[in-house]
Amino acid sequence: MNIQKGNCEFLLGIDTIDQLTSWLNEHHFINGVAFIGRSNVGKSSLINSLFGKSTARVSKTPGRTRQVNIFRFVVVNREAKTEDSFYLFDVPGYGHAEVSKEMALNWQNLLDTFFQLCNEKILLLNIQDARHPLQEPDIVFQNYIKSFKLETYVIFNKVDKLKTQSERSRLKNLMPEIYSSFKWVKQIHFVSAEKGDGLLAVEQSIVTYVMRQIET
Ligand SMILES: Nc1nc2c(ncn2[C@@H]2O[C@H](COP(=O)(O)OP(=O)(O)OP(=O)(O)O)[C@@H](O)[C@H]2O)c(=O)[nH]1
Ligand SMILES: [Mg+2]
Repeated sequence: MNIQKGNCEFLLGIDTIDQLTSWLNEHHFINGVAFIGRSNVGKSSLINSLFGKSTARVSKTPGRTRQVNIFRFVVVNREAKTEDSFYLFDVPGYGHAEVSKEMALNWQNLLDTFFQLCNEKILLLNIQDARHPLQEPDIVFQNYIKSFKLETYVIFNKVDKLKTQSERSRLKNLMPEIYSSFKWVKQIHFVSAEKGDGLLAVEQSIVTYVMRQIET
């Protein structure tokens, strides 16, 4: 089973609490995956690499994804000849220092609404920068999502930027600490959205998760 590349359809971008509340209330069985992480860690790049080129917008200016962007993607099972569709959410980055208080508050409210109203069928992918793991905002975010009881995986992106063996092993050595401090984290992946490393494993994890939800 695979994600059908290039068949990921943009549905809408939401930037108000009211709109997000009504969308989530209108859609009762939201089965899908949400990407969230600090600004500039490569969420949009990762989405594009997994779901097909130019699904999400990539930018050099941090904080460009200001809305909850909602997409629909398709998982194909070639043997059973079935196709199922699921939701993909590109959620605005957290821990952004350069925005006004008002904007930061709006983001926080959007996140609160999103996590309170999306049901437990959403897989949460917390994207972090492999060069700067477990930054303060990442830790704050991990503790924040604890109460929402979502299946959570941590994805370290930009591993291509780790040039030495010691940098790579320092990152890998954090795994036990992550699993013990954040018990809701069930998987940890090391990827490069740019070079493709580790993406197959992430794709299979997403597929396994969403397919399991329709079976239960
Ligand atoms: N070297 C390297 N650069 C990457 C990788 N993934 C993303 N980038 C770069 O990182 C920058 C930010 O990427 P985005 O995908 O826009 O990041 P984002 O997390 O969506 O950012 P916001 O929408 O602002 O929160 C871009 O310049 C990308 O080209 C990667 O795996 N390796
Ligand atoms: Mg983005």
